Amino acid sequence: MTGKSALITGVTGQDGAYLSQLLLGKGYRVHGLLARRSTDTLWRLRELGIERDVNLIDGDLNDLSSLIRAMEVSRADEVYNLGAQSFVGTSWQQPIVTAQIDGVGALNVLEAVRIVNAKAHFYQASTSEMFGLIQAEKQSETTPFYPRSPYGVAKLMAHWATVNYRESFGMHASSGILFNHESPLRGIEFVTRKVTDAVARIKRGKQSELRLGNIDAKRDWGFAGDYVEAMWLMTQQQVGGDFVVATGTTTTVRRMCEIAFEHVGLKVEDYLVIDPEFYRPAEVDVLLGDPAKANTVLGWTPKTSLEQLIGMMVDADLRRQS
Ligand code: NAP
Ligand code: F7E
Repeated sequence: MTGKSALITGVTGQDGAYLSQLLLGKGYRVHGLLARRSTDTLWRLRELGIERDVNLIDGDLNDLSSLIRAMEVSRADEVYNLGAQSFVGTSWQQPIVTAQIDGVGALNVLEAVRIVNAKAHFYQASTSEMFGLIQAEKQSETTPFYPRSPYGVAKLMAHWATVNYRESFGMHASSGILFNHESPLRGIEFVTRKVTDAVARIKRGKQSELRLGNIDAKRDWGFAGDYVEAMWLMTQQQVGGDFVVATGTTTTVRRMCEIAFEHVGLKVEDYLVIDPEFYRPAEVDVLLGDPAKANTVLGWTPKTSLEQLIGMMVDADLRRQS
């Protein structure tokens, strides 16, 4: 047991919940930044049975004073900046708020760490969206970036701010360039969960069709529970660094849908409707990560296949719809 203290922004999100569970299991005191909302955002922590084990500290990524206070209250040895407006589609409707939360917000966390405890180890939730219009067939830490959404642009700022604080101030700052990762705790707006929720509703007779946009897009999908392990491994290294975290396999949205429908003995073509409403102004056609550095330096490998992942998600949604 470590006896260490961790501060997680975005603690109410998918990754925040799994990372909290992982760190609690390792004996950390886990503090989570809680942005004030009018609705209940603690359902994921509740589903994992850890709602009472995480110390929630009020704060917002756009309020530097609240981040400084969170650093002081938590006395964090490790800081994981997972908070974000993370839905790519929304980033065209709200580009400025996305830039403020995902770009400037990350800079605010870096500043709070630098001011209160520059020795704390920092993790930034970077993303394969930064590769966008891909410049190499398999994307690694050395592949040039070409973001295709306001979300990707904002995240690129945060990525370079992380690199810059490492180089400017000698901070232990890591950027985890994570490819798509999903789970039963995934937000309903993302395509995997939209599909598994629809499959469960269709199976239960509560829905008759599934409307999607570009089903030819390809993604490198993994399980969030596996990916938070890589985040932790980064903060345990001698020095901070940049790491691609991916499975090394890419699959079309169409095939992912087939897997989900087949899991309950249905055929996707009987229910799927293509709806231009879900197309994006600029698409990331294909993502395929090269996790070789994470494999060799961190000793990290993904443990969950796409079939296992989608099966787990469909089963969870069937239980929710029963
Ligand atoms: P998520 O489920 O959308 O969670 C985002 C979290 O950020 C939520 O806890 C949300 O709080 C919080 N948040 C939003 N605005 C905030 C603000 N102004 N101040 C403080 N907190 C704020 O995202 P996720 O899937 O867990 O992803 C975690 C991180 O990894 C994100 O930064 C995402 O961009 C990045 N990422 C995700 C993937 C992926 O495939 N999942 C891949 C690469 C990178 P509320 O619950 O109150 O809204
Ligand atoms: O879309 C296509 C869509 O919204 C995946 C975030 O976690 O991963 C995520 O971003 C693909 C895209 O994820 C629908 O056009 C088709 O090509 O599940 P998504 P994303 O945009 O890849 C990255 C790594 C992040 O960092 C982000 O935070 O699926 N697609 N039809 C659709 N997508 C959605 N959401 N809904 C549809 O109806």
